[in-house]
Amino acid sequence: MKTIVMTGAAGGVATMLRPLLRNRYTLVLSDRSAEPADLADGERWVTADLTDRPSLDALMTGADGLIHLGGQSVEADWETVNAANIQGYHNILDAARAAGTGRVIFASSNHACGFYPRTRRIGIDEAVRPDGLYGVSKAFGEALGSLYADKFGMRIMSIRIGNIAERPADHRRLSIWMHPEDLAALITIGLEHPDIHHAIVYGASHNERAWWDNATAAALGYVPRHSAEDHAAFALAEQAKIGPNAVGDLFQGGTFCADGFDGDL
Ligand code: 15L
Repeated sequence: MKTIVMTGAAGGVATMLRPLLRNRYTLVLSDRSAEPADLADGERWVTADLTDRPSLDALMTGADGLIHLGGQSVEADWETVNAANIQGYHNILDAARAAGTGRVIFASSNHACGFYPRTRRIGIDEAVRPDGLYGVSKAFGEALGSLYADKFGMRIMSIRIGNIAERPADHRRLSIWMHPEDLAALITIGLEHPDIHHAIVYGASHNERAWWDNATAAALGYVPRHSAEDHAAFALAEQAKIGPNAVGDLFQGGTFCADGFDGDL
């Protein structure tokens, strides 16, 4: 079995992924926090901080692959985003390179392109259009992955994740939602497909209201099994409780775009 490091292992996405991946890989789980009580067979824990390079070198020793979910997962001040996502991703990716880890999955985000209007359907060839410093850090991560694939021959998949949950939580999520099982399937492709160099793909289930052309993922064999539309009644009922957002409702990134907005509509 291949040994795969998963950072951000104390977080919500990792918690949903662990049971879906631990029968296929030996998982080395890592976060800043202490070892949790619920480790299963085939899981090991290493406490490490993305700002502490020596702890990352120790973490990556012997790893065949890295699933990088760690770092800052929503908008924050520059110091936080810079430490966790700019320096942090460089630290862990370079530790992976130094350890000879050939495969990397980078959890990018839809917020790298959040300022595209909802009326646009985008693929992966359009310029990034971040909706905050967090989105900028995800665009940086995609660029860093491209560099490490080109310069060092690493095989990297950057997944522009929409929203991982058991069901879409509101109207916007009907367009960007991804079931955890579909994410696990896409990650498996990223860790195993022979022809990956640096692939940017969208992390989304089969969503009839999608704003994204996910042809790159499809070409790699990704076939989503879950459909947001099956949960439309729930999502729209939740949306009715939230109400409209004059700025957020125009853009793919939603409230991330509305946060501090002082631009032109
Ligand atoms: C993200 O990138 C965040 O990590 C997640 O918490 C959600 O906010 C998600 O985007 C989203 O856009 O719904």
